[in-house]
Amino acid sequence: MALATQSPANSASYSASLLDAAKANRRAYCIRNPLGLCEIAHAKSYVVGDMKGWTFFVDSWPKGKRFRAGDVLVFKYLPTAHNVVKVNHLGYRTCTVPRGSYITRTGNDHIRLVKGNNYFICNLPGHCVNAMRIAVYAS
Ligand SMILES: [Cu+2]
Repeated sequence: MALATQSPANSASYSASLLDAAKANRRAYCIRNPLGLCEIAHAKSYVVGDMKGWTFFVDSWPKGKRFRAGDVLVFKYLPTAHNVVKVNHLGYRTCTVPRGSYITRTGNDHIRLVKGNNYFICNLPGHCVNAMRIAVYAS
């Protein structure tokens, strides 16, 4: 990204840079620095399970990948067949859904990783126990 070399006052080139970022499958977004000023950061987005998508035995997919806080996981699946539930460690380990968990089921769900451990399961009967769950650490 050449953002740093461009004048922030030049809004045309600024917008172009954001577009370039989008084309490169990266999202540009604003992070408040300690002074409260906006800094543009770049996040990668990952399709969970790659070509197979969000499905059974996807649990090893995060292995060997390095995720950063702000990166986006894209869960692709048939919305009639699965869902995505963001759970805590206990929910991940025991395939249960803690009260108040975030559930999404569009079939094309974009979820931004938070710093630390991020756990996701499918909570349709028998799915999580058949390894339809992932644990992702974001630095
Ligand atoms: Cu499922």
